[in-house]
Amino acid sequence: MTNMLKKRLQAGKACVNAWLAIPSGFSAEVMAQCGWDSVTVDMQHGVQDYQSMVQCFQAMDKHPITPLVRVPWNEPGIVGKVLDGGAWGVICPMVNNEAEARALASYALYPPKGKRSNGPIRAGAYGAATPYQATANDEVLIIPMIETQEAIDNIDAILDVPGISGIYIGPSDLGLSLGLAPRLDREEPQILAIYDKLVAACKKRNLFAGLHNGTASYAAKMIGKGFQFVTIANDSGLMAMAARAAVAQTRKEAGAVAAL
Ligand code: 3PY
Ligand code: MG
Repeated sequence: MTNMLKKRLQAGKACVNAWLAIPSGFSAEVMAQCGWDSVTVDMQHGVQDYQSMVQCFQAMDKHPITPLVRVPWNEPGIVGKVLDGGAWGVICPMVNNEAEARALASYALYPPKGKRSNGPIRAGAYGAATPYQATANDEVLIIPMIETQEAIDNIDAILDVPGISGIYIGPSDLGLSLGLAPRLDREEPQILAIYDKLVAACKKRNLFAGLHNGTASYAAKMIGKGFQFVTIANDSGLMAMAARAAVAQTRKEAGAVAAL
């Protein structure tokens, strides 16, 4: 099995990632047809549990999309279990120092590199020519979230941990950590300078930097700044945005003929 997202990232390409908060195989199937490089099931803040994660993955299986999970926290049980369920990468919140990055890598890698327990119940597809366990350590993406001042201060030590594939910035928690409002698509010079520093630290090591964005145009701008992995909003946010725009347009255009 080859992790297509990892291949594209290693080739220096920019990848566009979807974010699934809705616990539904059908909405995952719809999203999977939209041209994303990868799709992340959000088990931290999304309305997702393990069962809905599996349903989302099953719905996406026939599409050329890499399945990822954001786990709720840096804990061995859930990291191993989402990989067993078929995730090809783990995005982990609030990784703030070298020890936490080492712990994350150890949960996601089989011995001798780590201490992941054997049992890829869904990930180890029946009849595959190469056993899943033989290639998993080379294919799985391990992505700590950088979203606090502490993590920024420790970025070099975090990135130097063997097994770390890249980083994913959470702009709203980063804002909270710096005494600012929690939001995406930030324009504060202080934050943009942090982004530049993090992108440069990744590039120096041939690792990728990822960012959660609220809009397509901000995501495109951030690709221009060197981010290689950009998420745009999430499924429920995109649905609400399109629905609101449709209602507003209808009211506006019909306004001349009827009081809606
Ligand atoms: C944040 O903005 O804090 C996030 O975690 C986005 O995914
Ligand atoms: Mg966050």
